Amino acid sequence: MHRRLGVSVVLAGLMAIPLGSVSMNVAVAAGGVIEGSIKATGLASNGDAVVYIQQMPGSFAAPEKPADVDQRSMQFTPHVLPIVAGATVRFLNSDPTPHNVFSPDHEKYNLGTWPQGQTKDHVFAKCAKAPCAYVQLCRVHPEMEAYVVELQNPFFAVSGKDGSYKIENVPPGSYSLAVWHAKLKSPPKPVTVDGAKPAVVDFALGR
Ligand SMILES: [Cu+2]
Repeated sequence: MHRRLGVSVVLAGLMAIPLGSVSMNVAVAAGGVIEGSIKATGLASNGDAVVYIQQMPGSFAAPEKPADVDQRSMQFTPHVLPIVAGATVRFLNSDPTPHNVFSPDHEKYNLGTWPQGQTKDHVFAKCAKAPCAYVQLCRVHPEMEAYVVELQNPFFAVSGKDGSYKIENVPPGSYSLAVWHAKLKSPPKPVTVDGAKPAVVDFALGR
């Protein structure tokens, strides 16, 4: 019984593939994986690189749920946060000291300074040409720094300290895969996702 059920699910999945280009939901069901590793030449960590598909056909609504950035132990966490254009980020202060959040980039904002346990939201304007990187700063603590990186679509991942990254549920197709890093860069690379096996793309970042 269980085996029969499994086969029918697989068949339904295969039949859904040709519809991938017209329906987001179906495309996700038949999606593939892009994975690989980042080498951040000259840096101690290979982390905090954003790997993303430069341009995906269609338009992508930002999620209703805000993405979270925490100010904790005198640091922004996460250090690098990719978002879809137009997304909301909720900044939380978890420290006993007041923190501020501002950015001098793009539409520019200063959300003010607020105490422990409180949050403030910022809705990011849709940037003209992704990626739009916004440095996040705190007027109270000049050493605090982080980044929000606004992208055209939600097919992105942030590399771990070991450099590994994985983008899942990517609709089959051929794309340009790009990397954003606060200090380093690399040209984009072509990638083809067929949904059958992971596409492996490695990047060596340099100055
Ligand atoms: Cu601060």
